[in-house]
Amino acid sequence: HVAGANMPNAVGNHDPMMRQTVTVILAGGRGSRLEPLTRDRAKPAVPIGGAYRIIDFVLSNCLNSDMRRLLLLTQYKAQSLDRHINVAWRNYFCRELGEFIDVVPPQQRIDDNWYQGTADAVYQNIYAIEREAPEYVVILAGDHLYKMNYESMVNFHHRKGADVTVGALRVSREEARQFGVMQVDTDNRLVEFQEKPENPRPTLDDPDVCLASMGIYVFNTRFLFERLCDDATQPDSEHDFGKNIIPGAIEDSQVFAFPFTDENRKRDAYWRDVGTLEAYYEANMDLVGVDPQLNLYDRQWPIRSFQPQLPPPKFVFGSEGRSSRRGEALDSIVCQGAIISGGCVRRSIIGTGCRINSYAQVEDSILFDDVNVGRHSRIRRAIIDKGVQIPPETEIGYDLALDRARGLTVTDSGLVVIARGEMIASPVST
Ligand code: ADQ
Ligand code: ADP
Repeated sequence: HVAGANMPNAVGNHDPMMRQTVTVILAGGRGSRLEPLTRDRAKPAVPIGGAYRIIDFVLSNCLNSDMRRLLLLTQYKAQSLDRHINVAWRNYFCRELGEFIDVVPPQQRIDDNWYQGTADAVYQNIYAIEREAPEYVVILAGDHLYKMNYESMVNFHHRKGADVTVGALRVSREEARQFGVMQVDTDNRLVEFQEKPENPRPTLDDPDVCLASMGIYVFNTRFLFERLCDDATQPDSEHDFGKNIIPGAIEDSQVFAFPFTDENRKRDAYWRDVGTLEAYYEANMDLVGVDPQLNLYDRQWPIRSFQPQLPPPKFVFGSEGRSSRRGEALDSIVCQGAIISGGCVRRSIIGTGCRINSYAQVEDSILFDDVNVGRHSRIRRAIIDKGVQIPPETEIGYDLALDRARGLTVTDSGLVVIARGEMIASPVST
């Protein structure tokens, strides 16, 4: 039985701490509040910052933390994610050296049940973990944006002699309702854990602040296996880390909270679960800003992804030559293969292979790959998915009633989202 398995460390006890880990990344989130961007793809595969997918941040953290045995558990609409892992990430891992990134769809499960909760998803893959015989299992979520050196957390876990360590972050009491909320003693030992409480209990030192779980965990492997096997036999359990495993562990085991702080200590650590279209939009706009909280240009902490071999972005006068409008972009991110030809871009993200044609104006918007904006069109506060064609003289984001009538998604704050494959009728009769 796995729980009782003898577990020498496969890669040798003299290896550095991070080599003794197997990492499980939960990438099964449906991301229904990000519809229509998640209509055809899982949330971790949603593009962000022009050249990246959401999952790239967690995978970059893993690589930068020297974690090289990764299991990625998928569930819904995993094809886009799977392709992205293949083109962007596969090459960083050398099987010969015992390194891997394995994408595990639910068909690989050990019984016929569809994954129930997060704990069940890990339980279903217990043999794949056991085969590696790691000292520690690190469990992460594939849809969070942050930079974190997990080595600090694993070291903390080891130093404290913990059975399980939960990543923790200070949030406002208002926000805390959507998280697991913890109470700790002076040694950071958990004394209480409530999953998404109606009335979150604040920290002792600040009545407006709560200690929230980031939904990331370091487990001693043996302890994890025992708890998962036990949980699997409980008919009343929802088989979820936040609802069942962590609260249960507090009763009789060593559970600690690892406080996540910015390594440079210059400001509060940046961490986002981009759950809604608004939060997603703000996270992108933060990247466009002059001094983003999440810096993509930090050579000490590279964020990797797949960049297609395309020519560099190009900015040219419109088709009437020097007498026409200049093609320009300011306060913006412009990706490979894009051509800004006589159009004007402000505070926006322009994805790979986009075309912004003469007299067009794009402001405060996010364009995914291969979007074409026709001449004289104006776009404001919009998110436009891959390959959408905006005909000439079209306005998006100016008359929200019209945008709704076109069948586009318009959020409460007035963001307009154009999904992949959506057609915008041309206002110009030809
Ligand atoms: P939630 O984010 O609400 O709370 P959940 O919906 O269970 O937790 O998702 C956790 C992660 O697992 C997400 O990345 C999701 O995509 C993924 N996931 C969910 N079910 C999965 C499955 N069956 N297979 C694969 N992946 C799956 C959790 C904790 C809280 C904590 C927040 C922080 O329960 O305590 O505060 O995360 O975001
Ligand atoms: P999405 O709609 O989310 O972009 P795709 O499956 O089209 O979904 O793309 C997912 C990933 O696969 C991206 O990293 C993309 O660059 C890559 N990709 C897309 N098409 C191909 C292809 N024909 N061959 C190789 N990689 C591709």
